[in-house]
Amino acid sequence: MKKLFVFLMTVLCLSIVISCSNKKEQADNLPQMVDVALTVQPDPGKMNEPITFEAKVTQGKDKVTDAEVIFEIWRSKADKHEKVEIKHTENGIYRLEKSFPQEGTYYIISHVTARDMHNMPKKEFTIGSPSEPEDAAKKDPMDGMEMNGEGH
Ligand SMILES: [Cu+2]
Repeated sequence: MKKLFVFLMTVLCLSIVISCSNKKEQADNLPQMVDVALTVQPDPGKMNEPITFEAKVTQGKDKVTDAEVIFEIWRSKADKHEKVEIKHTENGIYRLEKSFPQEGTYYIISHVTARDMHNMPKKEFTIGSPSEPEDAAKKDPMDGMEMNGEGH
């Protein structure tokens, strides 16, 4: 009886060791996440003056220069969302300059597809004085990803 127990323990320990090393190997082989750093400058901006939007796309230490980037921009509560395809500017940066004829609270989502991954950070920004923001409940980025599938 005791022998059987020792035998089972040995098998158990071995299988734990094997499954752990498998997991580690998988983690090493997984491609690194595509990272998107989205900036809006200046924020707040002024009416009819250019605002610079930049998405910096990286994967680990790599600058990603072949990403498909779409900026989705809209004024809070607006039905119409403007979508602009952005060409690579330099060093993994995708840049757009744009001015706005109306004050208020705005949003931008940068939809980035690269290396079989999709990342879409969202940012709020203001032109002049803010208007009523959209529901905070809708802020979850996973929501936008699965639910409305816009632009894909
Ligand atoms: Cu997206």
